[in-house]
Amino acid sequence: IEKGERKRGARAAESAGGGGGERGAMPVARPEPQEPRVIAHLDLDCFYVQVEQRRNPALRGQPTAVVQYNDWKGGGLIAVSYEARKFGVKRSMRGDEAKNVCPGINLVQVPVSRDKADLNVYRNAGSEVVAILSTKGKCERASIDEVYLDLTDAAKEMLLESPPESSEFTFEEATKSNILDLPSDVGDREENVKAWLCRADANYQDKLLACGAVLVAQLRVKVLEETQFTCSAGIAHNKMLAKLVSGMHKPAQQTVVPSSSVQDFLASLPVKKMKQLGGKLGSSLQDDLGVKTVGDLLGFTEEKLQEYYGVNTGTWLWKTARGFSGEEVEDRLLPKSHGCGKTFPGPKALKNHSSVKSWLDKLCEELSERIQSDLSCNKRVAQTLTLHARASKENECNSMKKFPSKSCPLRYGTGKIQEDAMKLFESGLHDFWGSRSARWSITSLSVTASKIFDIPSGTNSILKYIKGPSSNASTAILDSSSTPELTPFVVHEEQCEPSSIKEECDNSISATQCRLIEGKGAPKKLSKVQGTGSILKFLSQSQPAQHEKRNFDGLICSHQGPGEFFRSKRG
Ligand code: DCP
Ligand code: CA
Ligand code: CA
Repeated sequence: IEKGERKRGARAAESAGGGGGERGAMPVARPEPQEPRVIAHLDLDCFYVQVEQRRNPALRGQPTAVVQYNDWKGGGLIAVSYEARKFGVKRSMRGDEAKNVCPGINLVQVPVSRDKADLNVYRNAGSEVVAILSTKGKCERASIDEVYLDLTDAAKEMLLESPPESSEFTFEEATKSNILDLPSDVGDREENVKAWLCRADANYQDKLLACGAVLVAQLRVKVLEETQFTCSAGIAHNKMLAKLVSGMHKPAQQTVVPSSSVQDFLASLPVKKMKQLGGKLGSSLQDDLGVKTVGDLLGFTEEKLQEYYGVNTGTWLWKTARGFSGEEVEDRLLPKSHGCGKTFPGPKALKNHSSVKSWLDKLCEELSERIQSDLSCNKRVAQTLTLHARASKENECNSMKKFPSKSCPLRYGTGKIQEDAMKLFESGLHDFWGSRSARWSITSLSVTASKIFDIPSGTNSILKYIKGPSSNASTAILDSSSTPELTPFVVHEEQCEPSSIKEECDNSISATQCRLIEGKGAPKKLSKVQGTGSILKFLSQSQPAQHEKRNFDGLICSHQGPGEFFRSKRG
């Protein structure tokens, strides 16, 4: 048996981890801090829709969706308001389908520049929120509309100075929290929540968590007052749990995970709902070990899991099953990388060098603008240029071969980036097709600038940082899975995950963003709702409030990691 299991284990690990540097490496456990932490994950509700509703207040409270491109069946929906969701409108629909199920829907076009979606307005709106949230604790911008906060210090301070149990008045929005331990459908719910928040006999962890819930409620009201955006949040002792529950009750609600509820919560959570288990590792758990829920993992010893998936991932799985996660909130308000991409579905696929060149030129132009802006605003330099593409192999539909991602040292200057990107493409095409002169077709292209570092302060010439090596792509092409030879100025090596194709630009910064992040100028407030104790109150004044309890399907579709963010979007 032992021998047989080893074999099976090896196969499981291989099929789960294989794929050569494809998205997401196998997860690894981080050492856990001794002291309890308070971590929040915040995610804006139907984000692009809210941005459009702020630009055009007539859309508030109306069924609304943001669509990308309009030339085929009314364009693809990329964000859907909660009013429209009640009619069954979904992100996977085209505009025409949405109109069928919800004739009154307002469809707003995503802004376009250089023949592709221009997401700057959304990025800047996300930065407004980051600027507010980062005032309370270590803040990590996780995607265009998501943030992690480490509120441990703020919660400890509150516990010492003004714990919920000692104050006469408990912040109203906090009493609307969903606490996993408490039943959510009883009449005196808010009284129960209040009692939970103020429990004098709670243990230290739960007391900190209660303070965290109050702090997050305050922050959410502040975000609403200053930006007009609602968001949902999860509050727990680690990032993993906070993220898992932040979308459980949407919109405009928060969910708290006391330690005592972790086991029951994970017992029924399907493995595939965990970010790191969405792919091959999760499939292997299901198919090879018969593990359906995270709780099912409790049936395996740490050694057994290590035997199957290696020491690191085995330990990670063992800890995950118990709700342990040592992963820290990174101190990062700015994006880890800048990516620009576009998809060319179906008949739009690119079939010759000149069309690839023309699109790569546009993508590189935008990328260059964004890294220049990052340089001047934030004194940050990107070191690596990566090209990702997807190819469809005509007549070889079932071929698993992927267009290889290619990287080289990044040289500043639009012309240089364009030149290098084209060389990276040709190198990838050569590896993909060999010397065969068969016809090829490209269904998506993206360029990414990564390995971004801060120029040390006091540096008087930034030129030496941005010239980079004299070599260009033709002499320095690397597969993105290998570590590029970088400029000699590596200050800190960020773990760059060359995310798979991002179909539009994700993280970026702009001048507005710089001001916001540096606190040099607050965004123009369109209307301020002073002293709102409760978000629901605000919502009910301005629009009919919908409070939807989401099932786990909703949870997973609203919680993709940054790397997967734009995956399903159509160009
Ligand atoms: N987005 C996109 N294409 C996707 C997914 C998302 O363009 N396939 C954009 C539009 C979304 C924004 O990113 O508004 C944030 O994505 P979320 O997954 O967080 O979804 P929403 O914020 O729209 O809705 P929810 O309230 O469920 O979080
Ligand atoms: Ca969101
Ligand atoms: Ca999100």
